[in-house]
Amino acid sequence: MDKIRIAIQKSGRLKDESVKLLRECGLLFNEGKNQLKTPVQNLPFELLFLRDDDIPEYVQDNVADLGIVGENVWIEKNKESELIEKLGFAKCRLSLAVPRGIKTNDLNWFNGKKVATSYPFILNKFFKENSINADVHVISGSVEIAPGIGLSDGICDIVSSGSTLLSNGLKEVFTVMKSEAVLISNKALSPEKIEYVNKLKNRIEAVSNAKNNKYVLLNAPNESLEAIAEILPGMKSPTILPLKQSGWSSVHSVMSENDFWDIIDKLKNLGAQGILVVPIEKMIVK
Ligand code: PRT
Ligand code: ZN
Repeated sequence: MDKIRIAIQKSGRLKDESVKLLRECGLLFNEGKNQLKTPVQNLPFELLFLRDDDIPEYVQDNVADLGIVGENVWIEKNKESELIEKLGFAKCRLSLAVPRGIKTNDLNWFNGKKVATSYPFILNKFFKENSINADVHVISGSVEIAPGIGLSDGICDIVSSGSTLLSNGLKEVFTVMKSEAVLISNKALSPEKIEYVNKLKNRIEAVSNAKNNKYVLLNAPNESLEAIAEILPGMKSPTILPLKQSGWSSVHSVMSENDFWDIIDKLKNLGAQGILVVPIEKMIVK
């Protein structure tokens, strides 16, 4: 079997997190400066360092087997490939924005207007689906300055904190799509390669489960154990061990990061004490 080639961004917003994720999945590699590719030392993979815009096409054309790219770029390029996994980093949204002075929250405002964007495929589709007849004007960078120099009435661009819009006198009015980094795959991988890709996918899931969950240990009065077990079901069920002090037990379980404060409040109300919350490095559910 040839090595499985994973294309990642050469430099930019996706680079560091992509490298970190692959390392957390146990892939051992060096990355030298200005390298185009690097072998993975302990598994049959090889990394290619490319511009993010080129990754969907290279995955389609089998130059790379896998790629890590922003969902926004993946969809915009409209190339043949498969989504393997959403990766949870480089989160942002592609939004329509207008000069701050314009009072509208109606999409129909865009009828007959000129909108600058680097995402014409996604934007034209969005306008079509919403029966808006706007003039989509393609520019490749610094989209946010277009209304200020009289090039367009509005823009459609990537937003994360919103400070770029703010400092250019613009306000976000509609979200066209949400995006995060995704792992994509060529559509015709050999069964042998698919086996490795599935292994990588399982490892990515273990890393992401670990990030989204915490290990929790606490002491609780025995009369609260049933109620605590219900709010801390863990992976199968919580571990409950008796304390030396009678009437008390120690409870060990796993909880989701999302419900963290909510759960902690409930545990305290049930009389839990000495609550310890510990990060998890890897979490293999099945
Ligand atoms: O050189 P190469 O072509 O590989 O990189 P690039 O310059 O095209 O892309 P890069 O590294 O800037 O972004 C890669 C991917 O990161 C994007 O395709 C998105 O999926 C994702 N991402 C996440 C972002 C942002 N957040 C982001 N904030 N991409 C761009 N921005 C820009 C945006 O264009 C705007 O200019 O940041 C500005 C807005 O940020 P806020 O925080 O001011 O709202
Ligand atoms: Zn790019």
